[in-house]
Amino acid sequence: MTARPRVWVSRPTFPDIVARLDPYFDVVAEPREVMFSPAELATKIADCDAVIVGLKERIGAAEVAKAPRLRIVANLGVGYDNLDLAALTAAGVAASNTAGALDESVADFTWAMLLGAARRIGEAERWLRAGQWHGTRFTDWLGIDVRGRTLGILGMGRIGQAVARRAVGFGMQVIYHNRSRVPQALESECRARWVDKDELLRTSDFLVLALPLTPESRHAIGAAELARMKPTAVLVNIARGGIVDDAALAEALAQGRLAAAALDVFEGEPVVNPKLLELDNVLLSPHIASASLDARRGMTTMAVDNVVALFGHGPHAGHPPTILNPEVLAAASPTTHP
Ligand code: 8YV
Repeated sequence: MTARPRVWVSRPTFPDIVARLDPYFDVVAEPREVMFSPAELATKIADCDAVIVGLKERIGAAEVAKAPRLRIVANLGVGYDNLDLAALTAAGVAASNTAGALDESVADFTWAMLLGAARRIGEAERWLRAGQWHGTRFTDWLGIDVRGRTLGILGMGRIGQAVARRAVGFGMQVIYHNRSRVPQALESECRARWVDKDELLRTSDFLVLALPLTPESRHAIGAAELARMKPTAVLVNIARGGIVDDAALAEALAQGRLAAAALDVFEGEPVVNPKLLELDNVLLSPHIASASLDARRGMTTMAVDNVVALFGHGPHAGHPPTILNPEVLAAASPTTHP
């Protein structure tokens, strides 16, 4: 009897969705959130045919070299800076993400953070909870309105577009910068105008970061970029820690060179730069932009779909829906496991 292929799921997700692997695979699903050391991770994946992992699992050439049977790494996230895609491709291992499963939820959350920072919701709640509300003056807690102001978006992928679409309802002008312009039909649909990065920085009243973390985008917003922004502007990072130089941001906020920031992601998270924690004009959340029930279930479904399909089963048999390196599939001969 041929052994069934083996799948490792690195973190607890939704058992009813993961159970869809059972007809085809031997599944080992971690019952607890664990931060695996590189050595532990290598051991976990060594005898696997497929793995479903999260952002804290970094997989590159060294890990793949120790997992000769591995055929797919299904990432539970749209961003995949935890994977060395070139190394996986070179080893003939497919990689997938969850593009499409979380865009709308992340866009909703982006607006919650943007408005929360603009209207000082975190700060006001802390003040109320601290028992300081004995009455407010008419001129207390003045925030910034979004209507009529300019929303800038850096990174116009699916999430950037979903953020832009919502701006119409808030009566904002939308400008964006992306390495390449999106098709004109999409620009019209999002009512967004392409500008160069300098204009984006100088004219945005609200700047949303929605770009992937790559070597090129590391510190895309550093001291020099912050200096070009309006002192009345609000920066929103729902993309990745490391895109913003958090130390430079804390300094700009402390010196009043930027009105406020809303941050869901941090350099070195879960550790947060202590200078940011001291500031009142920063709204902070622990990397939860995709944490809605629908989005997280959708992400799990997509990861499972990719694995099942790669092994020739299910409705997408042979055509995993969100493969990042399709050249691997083209090179591989079709296999169907029993
Ligand atoms: C995480 C994310 O995957 O999709 C991404 O790129 O950053 C998130 O959705 C999620 O927080 C689980 O770690």
